[in-house]
Amino acid sequence: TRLILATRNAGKITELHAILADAGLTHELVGAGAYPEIPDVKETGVTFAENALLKAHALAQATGHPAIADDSGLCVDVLGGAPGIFSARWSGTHGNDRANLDLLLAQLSDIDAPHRAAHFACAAALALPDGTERVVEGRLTGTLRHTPAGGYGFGYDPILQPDGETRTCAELTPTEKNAISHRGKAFRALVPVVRELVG
Ligand code: ITT
Ligand code: NA
Repeated sequence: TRLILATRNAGKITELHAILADAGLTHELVGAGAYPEIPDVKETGVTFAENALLKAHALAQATGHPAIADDSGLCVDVLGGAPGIFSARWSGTHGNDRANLDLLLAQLSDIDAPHRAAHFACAAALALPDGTERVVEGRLTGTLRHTPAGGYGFGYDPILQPDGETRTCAELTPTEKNAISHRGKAFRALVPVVRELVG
């Protein structure tokens, strides 16, 4: 069965292919980029789960295939959970990872180590063309570095150091990151749901 990955974020697509293959999913995975005629859905939800469901439903409806979507972001304790659902557009330009990261570091420049707790959050949604939906969530907690380190991954990976790690997410290999990440946890939890509802 064809399964649509309702995302245009290249970093997510790479991770999802690895996570879902490792979990034994044998479906044909097709990114939203294969359907350029389908417009991007407005992320009008106020939670990761709402936005993930919006994206999954839009692609399932438009393609007639089951769709899975990810909505994710970085939640900083001292900022009351921001950037949160605004992580991809924190600097004003959607998807400018470097500008988003630089702005966040500037905003936190006076905050010392004990107060730099943060977590990545991911909501993983499955929607079927008939409107059936499921959503599950995963988290990765850690602390924020003052300077970026590492070349793997995407987004805020160079500044989040997971609890119990000495490296940032961008210094973990993709396999190491997927084993502990918010996205890894959420999509591994979604796989049995896909098996149940899609086959
Ligand atoms: P789609 O809506 O097409 O999926 P997007 O990039 O707009 O792509 P989101 O709205 O979910 O997706 O925003 C996710 C942002 O959160 C992303 O741009 C990163 O800045 C950040 N983020 C999410 N997961 C991350 C991870 O594993 N590592 C680093 N940053 C991450
Ligand atoms: Na979002």
